[in-house]
This record gives sequence, C-alpha cells and structure tokens, in this order.
Amino acid sequence: MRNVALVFSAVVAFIANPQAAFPESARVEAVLKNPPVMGRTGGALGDPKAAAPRDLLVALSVEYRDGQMWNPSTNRFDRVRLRSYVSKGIENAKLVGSTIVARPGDTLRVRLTNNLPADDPSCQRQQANINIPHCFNSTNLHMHGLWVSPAGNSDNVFLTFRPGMHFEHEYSIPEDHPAGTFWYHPHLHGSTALQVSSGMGGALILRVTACRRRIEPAISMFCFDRHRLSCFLSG
Ligand SMILES: [Cu+2]
Repeated sequence: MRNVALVFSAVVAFIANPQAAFPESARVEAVLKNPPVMGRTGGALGDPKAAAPRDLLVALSVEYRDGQMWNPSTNRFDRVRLRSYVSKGIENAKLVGSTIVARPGDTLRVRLTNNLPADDPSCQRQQANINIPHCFNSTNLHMHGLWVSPAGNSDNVFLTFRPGMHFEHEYSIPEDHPAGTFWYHPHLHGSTALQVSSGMGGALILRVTACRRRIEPAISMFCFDRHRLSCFLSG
C-alpha cells in the first residue's frame, strides 16, 4: 500500500459542502499517516528467503483513545473518545489500527486484549432483544476476506471477549492463498457496527513472492482467476 494520506474528515467536508473552506492548519493536523506495520515488517518482495513460511505474533489491545476530528459544519475540531486498536508504535492511536503484513503459508497469531472498562451500562445480564445494539465494551476479531478456518481459535466470530479478557488467535494461512489487501475488524453481534464506526479496523496485506502457476485440479475457474488476479496485482 502506498503512502496514501487519507483525510477522512476532509473528504467528508468536501462531500458535505464542496465550498467549505478547509484551513491549512486543520488540513495539516487532519492528514493521517499510514499506520505502523506489524508482522512481516521487512524483506523485498522478490527475496526467496523472505518467502519461507513464518510464525508471526502481533498484539492488539482494545482501549479508549481520545482524539479529534474536523467538523466542517462548525469549522473546528470536535473532541472524540473512540474505541481503538492500540499496538506497538501506535500508542497514540489515530482512528485506525496498525497494518498487518503476512504471506501465504504463514501462521499468524494475533493476541487480542480487551482493555475497555468493565463498567458497561449497555451490557445487561439478560438481553431482551439480541438484535438491539448492546455490550459495546465486549469484542472479538474477524479477518475479513481470509480463507482460513472459521472455528476454534482461528477466525471464530462466535467468541466473545468481555473487558479484561485476552485471547491468542491462530490463523494458518494456506500456501496457495491469493495475495491481496484484506482487513480485520470486530464481529461481535450487538457491538460490531459501533466499534467499526469508532475506527476499530486495520488493513491486512498478504504478499506473494512470485506468481504461482500451479493449478490444483479441484480449483474452479473462479479460483484460478482469483489467483491470476492476485498475481497480477502483486506483480
Ligand atoms: Cu468483515
């Protein structure tokens, strides 16, 4: 992913009111740098040694973080308190979590710690209607787009982590997994939308060293096309 400096609030401002002035001082403050990278942090794409499968361990802590967002309707920053993914190098989280980089064949372990306050009025012992948003300080983790196990300690969205709990996920990424840009986010019924809109999400990039020409007999044309596409995209 290139150093694309995204200005979420600026984009919103432009869409909401293309005529709205966006002061230079605000623009400089609002520009986001790319989040830090975890997992495969080095190694050239073409380096065969870099392609050997590895065990990767990364840690995500879910915490409240104070920040500010540009409000185009008032022409000033609003202070916000967000539920955020905090990790090494991103202690002062700005809206989104760190980027995780891995390769097909890697075993990716993600240690998730829920450091949100236990005092959660939205979480009642008996939830009358589970389809009403609730338990905003409880969470879990989903690797959006990965072809990995959806059970056990892998990409299991039926797990629930209350405040104070921690868990180590393990994702065995198949060797023939297409390269691509995916993302991770919470997926707990009741709190997903609130947490994702609060910025709990991060990019997950799978890199390949070279285009694989191997085609499994059982793989459909759809899969084959996805492989070709991923090879094409990753160069
Ligand atoms: Cu998803």
